Amino acid sequence: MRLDQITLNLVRLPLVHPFQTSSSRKEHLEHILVRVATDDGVVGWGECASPADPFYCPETTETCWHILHDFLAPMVLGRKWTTIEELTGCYRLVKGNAFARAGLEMACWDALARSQEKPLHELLGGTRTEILSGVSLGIEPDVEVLLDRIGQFLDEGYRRIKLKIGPGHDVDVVRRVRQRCPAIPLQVDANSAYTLADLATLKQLDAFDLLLIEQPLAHDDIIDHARLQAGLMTPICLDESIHSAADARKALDLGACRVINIKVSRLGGLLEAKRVHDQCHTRGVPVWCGGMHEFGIGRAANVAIASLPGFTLPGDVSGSDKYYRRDIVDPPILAVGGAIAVPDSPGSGVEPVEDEIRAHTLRTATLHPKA
Ligand code: OSB
Ligand code: MG
Repeated sequence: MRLDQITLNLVRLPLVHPFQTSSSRKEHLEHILVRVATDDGVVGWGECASPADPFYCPETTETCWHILHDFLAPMVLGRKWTTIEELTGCYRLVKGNAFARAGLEMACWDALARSQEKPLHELLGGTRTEILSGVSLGIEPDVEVLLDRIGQFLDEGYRRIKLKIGPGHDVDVVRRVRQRCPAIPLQVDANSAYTLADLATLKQLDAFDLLLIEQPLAHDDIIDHARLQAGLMTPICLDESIHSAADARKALDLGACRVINIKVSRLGGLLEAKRVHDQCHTRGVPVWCGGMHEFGIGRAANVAIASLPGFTLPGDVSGSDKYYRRDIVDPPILAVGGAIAVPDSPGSGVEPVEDEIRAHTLRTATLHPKA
């Protein structure tokens, strides 16, 4: 394969419900859709789902655009590759910038699968025909609103609830949710809002039979998480701190977590996501698929990776109707009875609706190999 064109589209979609974490609040999202075309006419699509601000991780939409436009695209255009390992080798000098790398890599997986007329999940080694779907709910200033939303998603069949927490929105909120729903699979995500000084607060969460506590401490820490895990009954799950299979190994060896959130964007693509999965599967460590409110392109890649056998916990990959009134792919990705079917058509299994994409595009750039 040889890429002879890469198009970046900055696309903005409104969220159906605002989303608040311990660090930011969102009413619409701007993601970069990456379209690649090969010299023999195969097209693939990827999505760079970076938040606009550097509050989840250091990247932003604009750093992703810069890295894709000025480094990644020029490094791969016109180069010959046959495997994703060879493709990523073209830009191995690029450090960090995982969301930017993931957007390009995802498009290349899609193109590779389409060129072989195989579904993406098959190339990745997926074994499930459907994935278990949970929901991630933002912080709500009014707990009654949160309780109503939980009820609505449970009625729709979703299999587990994740609550965003942060200082001042933690133990009491979880207690109210547990009182209302004593038996639901429940977990919380702090997005690195606590320190070891909050041990007493975090220990109180042990009373609520949570599946896990996600990323309580700093985004770049695994040492303090090991100390915290030693003092908690509830398993810690790391999100922000894990950027590679090597990070996952170190965190597990140290006892910093007992579960890992596999997020394609944060890991720089599907290849590294698969490596983290394979390692955890071998060690008997449960994993689940995290998300970044992806549009349909990135969501389809999440569905494909979540079909691997080690994804034994329901993930954050919900139907796109939870986020967007009208997504930019066909068919729409929907959860039925708390499960999303893994599509069997070639590539990612969804087709971008180009009119819809164009209608929401703020900026576009097309790159070709240097002459
Ligand atoms: O930490 O998992 C997170 C969204 C934005 C930033 C960080 C996170 C999230 C989510 C959303 O939890 C999960 C989803 O895609 O529904
Ligand atoms: Mg998280």
